[in-house]
Amino acid sequence: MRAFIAIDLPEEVTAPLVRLQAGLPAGRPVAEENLHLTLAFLGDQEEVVLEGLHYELEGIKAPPFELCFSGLGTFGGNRPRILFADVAPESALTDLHRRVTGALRRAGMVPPRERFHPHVTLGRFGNGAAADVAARLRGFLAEHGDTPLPGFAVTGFGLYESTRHPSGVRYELLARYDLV
Ligand code: 3AM
Repeated sequence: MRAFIAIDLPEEVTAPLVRLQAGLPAGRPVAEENLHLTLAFLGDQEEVVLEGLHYELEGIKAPPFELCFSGLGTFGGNRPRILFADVAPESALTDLHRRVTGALRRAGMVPPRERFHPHVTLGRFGNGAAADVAARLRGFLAEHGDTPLPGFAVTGFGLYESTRHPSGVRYELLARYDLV
C-alpha cells in the first residue's frame, strides 16, 4: 500500500488555510481533510514492512511542540506547480523528522533523499500551461505571500495510507503516535 508519515492539522489551522485556498487561481486545491505536513513519503510498501515501521514509530519519544507558518511558497522552480504554506523549521520539528528517519532505517526502509522542507501543500496546478500557472501563482504570492496564519501545537503524528479514487486522493490514518 502507498503510505506516508505526517502531522495532521487542527481545525484552527485548516479553517484559515481553506479561506486562503478560496482565493487561489484555477487549479486543484487540497481538500480540507487532506491538509497535512508530510514528515516522510514512503511510496508503495508491503504490509509486513509497515508493521515493522509501526513498531519503530511507537518507540519514538519526543515532547509536543509549537509550529508556526512563515509565508507561502511554490515548488517547481520557475514553472511552479505546487503552492504551499511554508512551516518554520523549528528544531523540535527537525528533531522529530530525524527520529522518524531513524525509525525508517531501523525498519529496513530507505528514507527519502530530498532535504526536508516542512510545508503544507495548498494546491496543485497542471503543467499544461506552465508559464500561465507561474504568472498566476506569482500574482497570488505577491498578494498573499506574508498572510499571517495561526501557529499550532503538534501533539502527535500519524502513519497514513493514500488511495486514489475517482473523486480524488483519500488519506486514511493507520496509526497515530502521541508526543508526550
Ligand atoms: O505533503 P505534500 O503534499 O508535499 O505530494 C505528496 C504529498 O506531499 C507526496 O507525499 C505526500 C503525501 O501523499 N508524494 C506523493 N507521491 C510522491 C512521490 N512519488 C510524493 N513525494 C515524493 N515522491
